[in-house]
Amino acid sequence: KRSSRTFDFASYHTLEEIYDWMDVLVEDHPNLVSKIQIGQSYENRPLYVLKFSTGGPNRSAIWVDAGIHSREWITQATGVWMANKMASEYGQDPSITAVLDGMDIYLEVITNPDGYAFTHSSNRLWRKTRSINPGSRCVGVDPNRNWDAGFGGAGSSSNPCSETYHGPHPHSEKEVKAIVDFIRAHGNVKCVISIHSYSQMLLFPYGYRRTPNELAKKAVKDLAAVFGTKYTYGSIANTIYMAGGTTVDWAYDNGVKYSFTLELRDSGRYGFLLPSSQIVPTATETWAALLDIMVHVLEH
Ligand code: ING
Ligand code: ZN
Repeated sequence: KRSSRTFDFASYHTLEEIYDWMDVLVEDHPNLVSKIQIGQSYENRPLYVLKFSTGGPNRSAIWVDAGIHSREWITQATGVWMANKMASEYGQDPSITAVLDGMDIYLEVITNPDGYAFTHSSNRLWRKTRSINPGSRCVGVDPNRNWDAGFGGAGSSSNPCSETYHGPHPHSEKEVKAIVDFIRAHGNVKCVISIHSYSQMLLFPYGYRRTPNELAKKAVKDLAAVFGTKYTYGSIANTIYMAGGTTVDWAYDNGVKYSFTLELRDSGRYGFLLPSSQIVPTATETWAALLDIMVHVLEH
């Protein structure tokens, strides 16, 4: 029998290694974890979501995605670590146990698999999808500018060669459309957490008022308590920059009250090339913030 114990959480892994590990996780925790395929990528790779559920039909749910930008390797690695954490701590840690006794958690660890494969094979710093743009030699769309919320607005580009190209139309990217269809069909998603790197920030959409600020404040405080890592927090426009067509704005516009982006380590020394020695510490501190958000959603 394969075992998740042989998987090295302190290393970066290929798509194949992570997809194989997902099956091991499901095999080791069949009553809690299942694997759902929500679609296929542009290059026909499966889009897998790990579902954590203790039962009940169509429970209210928390959606977490990592790696929508393929070069942000700490995010997929953190997703893997957190999946293992949830599976192994259910029934042990009171907070995650309470969350999973009341809600389902969906985690898409590799949201942009074509891009992720390309960061291993050809260009470590590839950000976008790998869709071909007719009439251009440049490949790919920025999947965090492709959502139908302020599509084409400030902070996105109509040039297919740009790193922030919004694409020909909203949800043109199969990787984005799959999530849109999934969240719409589910109908009971209360929280969306979209994980990026780097900058050490906790961001929420412009329209938010007091509650997210207080929740964000607590989350970054509890994150800092683990290893002293400092995060800033606030609305996207005030804290980082304006950007149309993002995941969190779409989620907010579509009734998801708690919609956050996390920008993980670091603040620029290594950037996207964060050493693998920082995977477990990054995931451990991120987990503190994520748990705060999930417990808050459970209680509200
Ligand atoms: N940063 C995000 C980006 O897509 C962001 C920042 C997140 C902007 C959410 C707007 C909304 O530009 C990275 N590192 O990708
Ligand atoms: Zn990103």
